[in-house]
Amino acid sequence: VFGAFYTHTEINAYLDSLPQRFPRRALVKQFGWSYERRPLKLLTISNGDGRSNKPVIFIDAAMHAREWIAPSLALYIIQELLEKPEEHAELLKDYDWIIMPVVNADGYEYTHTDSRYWRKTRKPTSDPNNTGTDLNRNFGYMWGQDDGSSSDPAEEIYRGEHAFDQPESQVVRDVLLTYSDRLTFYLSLHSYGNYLLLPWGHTSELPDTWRDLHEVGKAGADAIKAATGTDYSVGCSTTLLYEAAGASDDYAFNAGFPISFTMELPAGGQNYFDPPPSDIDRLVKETWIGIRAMAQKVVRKY
Ligand code: 0X9
Ligand code: ZN
Repeated sequence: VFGAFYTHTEINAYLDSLPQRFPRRALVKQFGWSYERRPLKLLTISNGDGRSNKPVIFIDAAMHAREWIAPSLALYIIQELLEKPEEHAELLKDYDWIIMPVVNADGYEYTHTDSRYWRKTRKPTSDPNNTGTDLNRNFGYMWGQDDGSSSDPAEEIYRGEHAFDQPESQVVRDVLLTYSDRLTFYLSLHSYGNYLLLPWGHTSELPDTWRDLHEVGKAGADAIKAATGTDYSVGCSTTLLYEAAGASDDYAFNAGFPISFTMELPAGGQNYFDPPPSDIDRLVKETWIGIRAMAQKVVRKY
């Protein structure tokens, strides 16, 4: 199954098939539509004990269209949690998981049909020659406050006319707001670079709780290192990578998730964003080991 990359249509069909196979444990919800009217769906996963209002772990992927390994990993996490409830009992006992495999549905389809390395959305901009906004610069916390985003629609890091002027970032925002009293762990899956990035991304100033964040990230990096030898760096986005405001991790952290990370998966292939399909299985398994370790830290502490 994890020997190929799937289209948005295929991924939605897979999500829609799950409630029947896992009644009481899997629920598909649609929070809105992409600009080109693709349904934006997510899956909630529980252990089926009927307890509602558990705290929430929210994972999204493919905010950037070309980062194909990220939605593959989201699907793998879904499969693990649903198909191995005994093994992952601790992760589901007091927590519900929400997984949104494809945020940027239009861009993602476009990378399958037209342009493999497209990053942004597909909504037209004020500039007739340039389509698309970087969703990870479009969130409404410190939007447009720095050098890491652009007001020029020609740029890959174009932030949009206004914060949340993209239906896809609105959907992520609405998911966060819907569960606002239950937020614990937000994780946005990207590629590439082997990073576990903690807030803030808009400034090099660290939040007061950076030690707690770092502890969770370190648990993930250590688990991966021990399992396969792959190195991940853990630290502040701005320090390890670059400054960039308007990203979802900062928005989620500010909205109340005590633990918020962007994870950059390994590069693959000639152009970094395309690991050969034969590597998908190994990569998603390796990365899940890290995410499971992070989630274990979270459920034991929060
Ligand atoms: O630039 C991004 O949006 C992310 N890297 S990527 O190569 N996948 O595009 C990193 C975002 C890190 N978070 C913040 N800067 N807030
Ligand atoms: Zn990205």
